[in-house]
Amino acid sequence: MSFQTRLTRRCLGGRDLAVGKFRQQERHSMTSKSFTFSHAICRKPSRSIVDGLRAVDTGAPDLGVFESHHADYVAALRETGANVTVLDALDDFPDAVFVEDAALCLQEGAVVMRPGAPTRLGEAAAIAPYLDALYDEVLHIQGDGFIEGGDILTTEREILIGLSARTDMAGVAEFISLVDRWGYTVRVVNTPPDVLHFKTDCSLLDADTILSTKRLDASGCFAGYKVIHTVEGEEACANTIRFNNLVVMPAGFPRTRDKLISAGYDVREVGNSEAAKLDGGMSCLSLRFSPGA
Ligand code: CIR
Repeated sequence: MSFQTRLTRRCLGGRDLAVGKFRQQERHSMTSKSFTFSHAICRKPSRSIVDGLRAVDTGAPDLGVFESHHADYVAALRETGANVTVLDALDDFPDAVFVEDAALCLQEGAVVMRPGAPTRLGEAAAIAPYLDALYDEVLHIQGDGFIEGGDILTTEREILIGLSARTDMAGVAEFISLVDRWGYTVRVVNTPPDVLHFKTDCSLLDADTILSTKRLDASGCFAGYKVIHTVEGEEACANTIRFNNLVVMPAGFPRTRDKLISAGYDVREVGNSEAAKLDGGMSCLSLRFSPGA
């Protein structure tokens, strides 16, 4: 594998967004590490879930229903053969069930994030010991910047990070400086206005294919990938996950589901009504990884 390190400016959607140190890797590898996982970590929803953050208040989530959906989600991940750890609920952090935002797990090591939502900052310290137990190398975002896992899409060829209300350039710059040692290409893009996280609007389906809303794809950030669009009116199902053989997606989006089935994916629907009240989807509910693989 040939590497070339250079300082560059990435041009996205016609605009220059960021300067960083990028390492160019060979493209189109035959691996599947971005969607094949031996492990996942989830966290049970807590009683305090009713106080979870939300852009628009459509009513408090029902804990019992949330727990039932969460159990279905964990069962789907386990069905693929993965080792799934379910951590205890954290009453002090109403959004802690959305465990993805507190860390990014790669094969080589994990990065503990610095969430941009003040009520979520403590979730990072809470997840770190579990990662320490699994990885030799656990790095931490420690500067003044912010970055949340929901803004990071890891594909087979690169790591895409969407700047958002939760993720700023200082957080991204520190993240780039940390993962540089593992040889990742990082590309900085924009999250559409009024969209919580970059991955609210997209998911990885396989090494070359992304599920995306039309509004996000219109930015041009997926040039070079095959893109399947969510069906008009079903944008809320863009946040799915490819986890081993399954595409796990929120229930209630039949036209996009059928599109994915027609494209050959093994789709599993999981109820998401309560997480959706807090702007959560499928990716938020787990950290997915294969430590040291
Ligand atoms: C929040 O606003 O932080 C939570 N209510 C939802 C987080 C969803 N996480 C994600 O999309 N990765």
